Amino acid sequence: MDRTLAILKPDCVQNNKIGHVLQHLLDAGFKIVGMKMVKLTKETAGEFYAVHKERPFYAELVDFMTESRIVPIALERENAVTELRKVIGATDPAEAEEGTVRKLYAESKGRNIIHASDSNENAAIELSFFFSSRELIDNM
Ligand code: IDP
Ligand code: MG
Repeated sequence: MDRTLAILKPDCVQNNKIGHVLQHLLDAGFKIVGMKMVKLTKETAGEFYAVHKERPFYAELVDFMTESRIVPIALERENAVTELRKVIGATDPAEAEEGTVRKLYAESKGRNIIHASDSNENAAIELSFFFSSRELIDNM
């Protein structure tokens, strides 16, 4: 079993889609092994997305991610990273496949409902950004 990080972004929380997206992830075979609601500061959002610092959309991304609370979720299943990327669809909902979370619920390339780690290495880094190892102890 592998783990990955999903984040339900501010648009998901604002538009009351938390329940819909969570059910979609559960139906896709993911087990929720950690979940919380947090509000990022500009500093913490900037740190989380530091890899995109030089990109033209960085400031917009940091502003968006700090608009309201978000829901980081630690997810577990076989091939979790690859499978979650498939389930959420392309970054731009206009290019996402039918039935994916972003196709169903996202409004634009920037406001795209959900984040998912893009490699096992980044999943480990990103999970530790929001969850302590004690919070993710396997107790089931
Ligand atoms: P990903 O979330 O599908 O992995 P990334 O390329 O890693 O996509 O970009 C991180 C986030 O930055 C995206 O999910 C989206 O919210 C935002 N973003 C990416 N490209 C653009 C853009 O061209 N305009 C505005 N926001 C963007
Ligand atoms: Mg990414």
